[in-house]
Amino acid sequence: MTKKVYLNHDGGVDDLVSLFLLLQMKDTELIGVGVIPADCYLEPAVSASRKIIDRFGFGNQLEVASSNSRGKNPFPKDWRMHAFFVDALPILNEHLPIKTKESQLPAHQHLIQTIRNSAEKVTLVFIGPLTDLARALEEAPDIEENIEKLTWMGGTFLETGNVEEPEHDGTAEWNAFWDPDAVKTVWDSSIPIDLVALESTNMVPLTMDVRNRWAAERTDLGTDFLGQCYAMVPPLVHFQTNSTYFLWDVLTTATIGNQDLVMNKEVKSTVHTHGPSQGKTELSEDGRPVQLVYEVKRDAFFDYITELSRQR
Ligand code: AGV
Ligand code: CA
Repeated sequence: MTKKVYLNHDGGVDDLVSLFLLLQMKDTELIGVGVIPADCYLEPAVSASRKIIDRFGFGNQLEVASSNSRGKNPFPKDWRMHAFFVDALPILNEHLPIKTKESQLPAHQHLIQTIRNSAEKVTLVFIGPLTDLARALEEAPDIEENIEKLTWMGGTFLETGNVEEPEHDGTAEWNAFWDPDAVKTVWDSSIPIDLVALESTNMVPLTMDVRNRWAAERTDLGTDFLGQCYAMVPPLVHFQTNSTYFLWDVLTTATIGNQDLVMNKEVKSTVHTHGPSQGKTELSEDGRPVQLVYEVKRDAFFDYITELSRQR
């Protein structure tokens, strides 16, 4: 059976690659996209999304909605610039003007409308902060019953997260840190959650061997697109820095098409909404249950996304 999927992303390189890959999955139908200006600037991220759907969406008529949500802790500007680079790729600008439509609704209301209008339960894929989902749940609690589950890239239970900012202790993951209150709101719902946290994404850094493989296979247009996108961000070479790129969101998206790439276990957790640990997800016996992805078959994962990228 075909899964109905709604994607909410925040315009990073791995967000836009995730959109591309979702459009290539056989048993998955993408029914809407929301873009939130967290780890991106809004205009190029929306524009790049619409162009990716035009170029790689097999005629899918879905709409892209812009979010008007604002976070508590802004992302570094350098990272937010990436959407401009993807949007400018010649491969996405061959056949202008853009055909894929932009929704007139803000992303959280587009999410509400799309869920309400769906005859089947919708799978939510969030690969940025949870703000739009939190706002949708507050405005329209009825949507909960038409949500199959939420798969979210965010959080970590490791000692060290990936936030290196003044006034923070480094224990949080960025998507949770951008809007910790939204995490709390979603945690308070009863939506089943698959959590692709840093435990598993740390196992899939961008490395030179992966880049070189995509380069060697670049005669395929889809694989070339992967290679072009990942040429914009720093790989792991000698040691990890704060800027080192991982395939965070792409791993998250890949679990939608192929559950067997990862292993899950149930954990219970709470989230810190204030102070130096804000955004930190923490194990707690009386916390809310989530399915934590804690392991990934690395080689199978890279094979899967590379094969998926190949154009039919
Ligand atoms: O924390 C991971 C999230 C993912 O959704 N994002 C990037 C992915 O899209 C924030 C982020 C953490 N470290 C980064 C990030 C880095 N070095 N560059 C860009 N974004
Ligand atoms: Ca992201």
